[in-house]
Amino acid sequence: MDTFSKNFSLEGKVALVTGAAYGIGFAIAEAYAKAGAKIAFNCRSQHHMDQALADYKAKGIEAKGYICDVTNEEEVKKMVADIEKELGVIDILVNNAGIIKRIPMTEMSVEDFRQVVDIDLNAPFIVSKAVIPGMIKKGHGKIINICSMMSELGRETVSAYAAAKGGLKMLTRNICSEFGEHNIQCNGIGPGYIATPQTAPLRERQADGSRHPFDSFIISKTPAARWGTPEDLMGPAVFLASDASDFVNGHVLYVDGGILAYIGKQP
Ligand code: NAP
Ligand code: GCO
Repeated sequence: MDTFSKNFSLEGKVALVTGAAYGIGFAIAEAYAKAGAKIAFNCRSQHHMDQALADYKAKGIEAKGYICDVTNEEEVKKMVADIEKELGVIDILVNNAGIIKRIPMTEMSVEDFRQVVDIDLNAPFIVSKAVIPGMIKKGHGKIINICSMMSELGRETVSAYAAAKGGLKMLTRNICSEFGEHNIQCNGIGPGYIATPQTAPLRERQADGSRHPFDSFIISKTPAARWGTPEDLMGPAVFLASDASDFVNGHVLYVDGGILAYIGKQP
């Protein structure tokens, strides 16, 4: 392989993608496998694990699955130790696992708010903390945090999610600041509105067969005039995991069909 192609290859690298049983994480793991990486992923239930392993196999990908809740530090430490034993020290970590709760702020319980922040912000801290020492010893590492439009924008009903994803953008910059000298690059990907189970309720057809009002709203707010797909994130995710991005650090790459550039159509 020539040096240019090698820069974009993930041949022989070990990648952990959290919450990659389906959705965006699954597509990123598939892209990494196609680029030559060995894949580890986790999810919380045996049911999702069985389905995911069958889905990876159907794509010809030999992925190693671990049942692990990313908010539980002991479970995360064990998973990282197991991956190191079974696949090798992790070169690439994608903090993808995440949830959203769409509840008006004054009606949201503190427990719900805390759960969103725990999974979407505290867990990337926990998993990164477990992986970084191996990266330092290995002399390099890539951490990619899956941020959001809500790392930049707010909207009614997503206060906890926006607080967590805004925090994740700053955790990204801080990991870059603290570990850049160890040849660790930490960047974010900020997906726009992507068609996955997480956004399915926003795309449900109405009783009369028409589009959900939020679905039409997103299409009108997106210069590309469509929802994104998990596949739209494959190229950016491979770039940020490859040697081609070795001097890109602390950046959030928005993959949003242009939403953040656009003020919206005039009435
Ligand atoms: P999704 O379809 O709901 O998938 C989320 C994944 O996270 C699932 O595999 C889920 O697995 C896992 N997960 C959740 N909590 C977990 C925990 N505590 N421990 C381990 N795994 C956990 O969501 P998605 O749309 O693919 O989103 C993936 C990431 O992108 C999330 O961080 C999301 O916030 C972000 N994002 C999504 C969009 C979008 O438009 N879809 C846009 C911007 C950012 P189990 O439930 O099986 O454990
Ligand atoms: C919402 C959405 C979003 C997206 C995504 C946008 O309710 O507004 O679910 O927050 O999932 O994170 O980038």
